[in-house]
Order: sequence, then C-alpha cells, then structure tokens
Amino acid sequence: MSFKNQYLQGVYETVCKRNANEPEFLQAVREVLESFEPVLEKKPELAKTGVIDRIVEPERFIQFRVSWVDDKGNVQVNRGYRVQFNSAIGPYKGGLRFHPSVNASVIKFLGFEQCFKNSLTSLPMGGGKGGSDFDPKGKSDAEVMRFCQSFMTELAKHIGPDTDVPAGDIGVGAREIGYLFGQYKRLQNEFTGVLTGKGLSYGGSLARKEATGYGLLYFTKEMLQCMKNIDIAGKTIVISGSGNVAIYATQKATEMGGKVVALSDSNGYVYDKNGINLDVVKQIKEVERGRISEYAKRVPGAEYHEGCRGIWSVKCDIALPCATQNEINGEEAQTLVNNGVIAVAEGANMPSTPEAIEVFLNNGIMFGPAKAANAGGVATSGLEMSQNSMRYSWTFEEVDEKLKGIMINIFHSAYNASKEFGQEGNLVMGANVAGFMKIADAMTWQGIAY
Ligand code: NDP
Ligand code: 2IT
Repeated sequence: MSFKNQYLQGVYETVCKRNANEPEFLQAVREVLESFEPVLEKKPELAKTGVIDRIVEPERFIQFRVSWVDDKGNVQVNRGYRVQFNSAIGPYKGGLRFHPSVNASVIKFLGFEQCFKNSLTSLPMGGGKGGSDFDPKGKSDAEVMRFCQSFMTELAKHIGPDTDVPAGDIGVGAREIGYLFGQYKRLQNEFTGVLTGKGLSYGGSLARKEATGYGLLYFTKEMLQCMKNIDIAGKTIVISGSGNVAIYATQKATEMGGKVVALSDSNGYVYDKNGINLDVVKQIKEVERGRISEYAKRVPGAEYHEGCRGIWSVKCDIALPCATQNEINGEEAQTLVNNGVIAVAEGANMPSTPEAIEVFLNNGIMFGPAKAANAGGVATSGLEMSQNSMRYSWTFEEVDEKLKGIMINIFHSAYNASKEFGQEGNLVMGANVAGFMKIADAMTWQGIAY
C-alpha cells in the first residue's frame, strides 16, 4: 500500500532508505504518517515547514559498549543505547529497556512513539528511549548492579535533569533505577531528579509504580463510557504480561469491578475462571522474580498453558495487551473479535501489528492505542520531575487524582482530533495527530536547526 499524499510517500521512502533493516521503527513511522493523510488534506501548508521530514529523524542516537564482570570473574560485553528523539517541547524523556531483543530498531520505534505520547500528556517532555541487550533474568543482584554502574558510566555523559531524564521499561524496575541513580550521583556529585521511577526514600513519586496500569484503566473506562456508555464493572478481562504494567492494570481493573481471568509471561499463560488472585502474582513476580506457571501450582482451579500467544484465544469482553511489541497479529485479533471482544487498550508499546489494528477498527471495536492508553506512566514521571524540582512531594491521592485527570484529558484530545479530521472514533489517528500538533507548533516557532 502506498500513501495517497505524494509528500508523505516521499517522506516514507526516505525513512525506508535511511533505516533499512529496522522493521519496528519503520512500522511505527508508517502508522504515524498514515494518520497525517487527512491532516495534510486540510492543512497542505504543513509540508512546507518540513516538520514531518524532521520529526522522523532522531536529533541524536548514542550507542556504546557496556563491559562488566560476572560473578565467575568473566568479562561480559553488552551494547547500550540512548536515542534522543525530539526536544521541541521539553527535555528528552523516556524509559530504559533491558532485554536480549533490544536493538537500534526497537529503541528507535520506542523513542519515536514516546515523542507523541509525551506530548499528549500535556506536560513539558520531549521524547527519548534507551536500553541494552543485557538480560537481567538469572543474574544475581551483584551482577545487575555492576552492569547498571557500567551502563551509567557512559550514559551519565549524555543525560541530566534538564537534558534527558530516563526511567524504567521492560527489565528495568526499582532495583535497576536505584543502582543507576547511585552511579549517576557518584559520578556527577549531584543529587537531582535525573531518573524517574526512583525509590520513595530518595525522591521517587508515590503512585509511579502503579501509574501505567492505573492510567490504562482510567483511559479505558473513559473510552467505554464516552463511546458506548458501557461500564467496566462485570466485564471479563484478559491482560497479557505479568510485569509492572500488567500487575497494576489487574489491580485497578479488579477494583473497578472487572474480572481479570488471564495473565502471561514469555513462556505461557494462566487462566483462572474465578478471577486472578493478585497477591499470589505479586509474590511470584515482585518478590521471587519467578515464572507465571507457579500461579497454577498455588491456586486451586487455575490452569497453566505453555506458549504466551494462546492467551488471545481466551474469551473476554476487554483485552489489555501489557507485555511487548507485536504480541497480537491479525489472526489473533480476529479470534478476539470472533469471541466477542468489545474493547482493546494497549498497555504495552505497539503490541498490535498493523493487521491487528485493521481488524479491530474494521469491526467497530473500541481501540485505545499505546501512545494514549499507556501514557500514565510517563505522565506520572513528569509529576515526579515536578516534585523533584520543588523539593516537595504530593500524597498518593494527589498524584493519583492528577493522573486520572491527565488520562481523561488524553482520551478527549484523541477523540476530538478523530472527529476534527473526519474519522470519528479512530483513536489511532486521533492520538497521533493530537500528539503531533503541539510538537509541530513548537518546532515551527523554534526555526529549522533540529
Ligand atoms: P516488565 O519487565 O515489568 O514486564 C514485562 C512483561 O512482559 C513480563 O511478563 C515479560 O515476561 C513479558 N514480556 C517481555 N518481553 C516479552 C516477549 N518478547 N514475549 C512475551 N512476553 C514478553 O515490563 P513492564 O510491565 O514495565 O512493560 C510492559 C510493556 O509496557 C512494555 O511494552 C513497555 O514498553 C510498556 N510500558 C511500560 C511502562 C512503564 O512505566 N513500565 C510505561 C508505558 C509502557 P518475561 O518475564 O517472561 O520476560
Ligand atoms: O514507555 C513508556 O512510556 C515508559 N516506559 C515510561 C517512560 C517514563 O519516562 O516514565
């Protein structure tokens, strides 16, 4: 398929030439450029500003060696990355991912999406992302610490509280953020809010740990209510993953009266027709760093199925993918539709393939895209930055209330943009366009360099 608009076609061809062999990045760019078709019809003058040509090229891409010594005394070498994608509306902001699948393409797709997501929060944050192909699984705390220290020894040269503020993502949680922060402080002799997702004893924000999962449910509730006047109470919900986002999505969904019946990890999924017992999941995942298969051994009546993708065959009203990119393909989306799903909202980044999104939109499924639906994490990181700057902290209730307001506002920004550009209810297009407008305006005012 090619673009109707010649200018967009040209931009996309250039991106393909420059970034050949980066399929995830091209997938993310293509989706955003497709959303711009109706915008360029209404505002053809946008092409002249060159904003779209510029927005698809990162301002800076840093790749570095991370060498460290394992517990046996062997030298290990990993690759570290930070992409500083766009700083038009604030310091670069976005998480760090430690997972063996991390490469330049994955980091660039995440960094690109982060720009639009951060803009949607309405807080002053530009877009960035980073990480490493380091696998924290099976490593001792001491190994993780040495890796984080080595990683930060290089990263510290490129970040700062007013320059670039990393946080967590897959494989980077409270433990890793602590080691990274400690090393930054040692190197710079500075106690600043250079990372978010920090522990509460050294500048972290209450509700940051819960924020992505809670935010996903605040968004989903608003989407269901406004678009079809439907409530979450009484609905059967399937959530993939069993990490930070999945756990707190499960918590809030259950609090809202929904019944979460399945969770997964990269090995398989559990089905519990009585509703997931989250205390058991937290013990396995947060305390023991174990596998989700353990759940079925501990909870009578629960089943474990090998293979994570089977989770999409579980019948549900609402599906919340919260694991990783491209975890739902077109066929799996069709299975969800055949089983009567009414809404899908993305807690993970880019979990639905383009084919899956097409299936959802063509079947009138309410679909909350990642940039909008999972923005609660980075929004609360933004609130952590504010609290650090004030040297003051808000209560859990204060942060949670602000988060809720931001998520409701994001839904309406995306929904209104979908109406304004003639595709009412297409929140993929709405979120991309609403996020883009503020960045485009800032870039235009700031002139052409960068
Ligand atoms: P965690 O590391 O806490 O958990 C990740 C979960 O996803 C684990 O259950 C993991 O299983 C599973 N998973 C990871 N990779 C794969 C894979 N290739 N195939 C199948 N399952 C996989 O990460 P988070 O919960 O923080 O992140 C989950 C998603 O949410 C990511 O897409 C992330 O980018 C996104 N996100 C996170 C935010 C945050 O604040 N943390 C904010 C916004 C989005 P296993 O243990 O087997 O690897
Ligand atoms: O994808 C994301 O938005 C995150 N991993 C959170 C980023 C952040 O800076 O809190």
